[in-house]
Amino acid sequence: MLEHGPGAIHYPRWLDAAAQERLAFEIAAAIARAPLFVSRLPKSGLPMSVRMTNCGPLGWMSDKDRGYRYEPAHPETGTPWPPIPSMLLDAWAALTGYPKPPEACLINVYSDNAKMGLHQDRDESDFDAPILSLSLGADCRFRLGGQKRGDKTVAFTLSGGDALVLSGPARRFFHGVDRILPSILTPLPQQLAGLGARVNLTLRRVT
Ligand SMILES: O=C(O)CCC(=O)C(=O)O
Ligand SMILES: [Mn+2]
Repeated sequence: MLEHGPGAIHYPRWLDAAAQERLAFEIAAAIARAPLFVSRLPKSGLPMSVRMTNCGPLGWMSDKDRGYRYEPAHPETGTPWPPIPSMLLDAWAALTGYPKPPEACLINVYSDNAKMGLHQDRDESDFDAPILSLSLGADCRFRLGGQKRGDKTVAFTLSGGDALVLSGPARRFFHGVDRILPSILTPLPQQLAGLGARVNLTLRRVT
């Protein structure tokens, strides 16, 4: 267990190889029901470099006209998101101890050259609940700052099987993914191979 800042708790290899494969199987099934799509930045309409989908009652998305938000259904199929796999609900209970279950699980798929700029997760009305993130596949260089955009940042590696909890002050910390590290030795589990290099699952309370 590593603490990268107040409330930012990193559990390296929280999932062993067998659990990563079970999770990959569940996520592949979710993607089969809710296909990956590309979100676009508000106003500019520029596409994000990750492809995404969701499971849970609410899913995060963004488009040019209506911006960042949660929706109960897939933007292209109009179908409700598939349920959050029970092993993720168990991980949420074990790692956050939060009394209510997560309402959203964002599935981000990174290709070798995808990244995510420094941002705060602030489209939720519940900031008391922690955020839980789990990673599969390639390592990435993850960057964590403070509650203001200009605050000093630290960078560390997130690997497949790692869990990261952002709670307390860290719930509002800026964060992002600088880059995906070479993935030849750390491929995604077979069930997700071919989709990209790294998959990140972000569980949140929304309402
Ligand atoms: O991929 C990650 O590790 C972070 C994803 C993230 O911060 C987000 O989707 O809001
Ligand atoms: Mn985020």
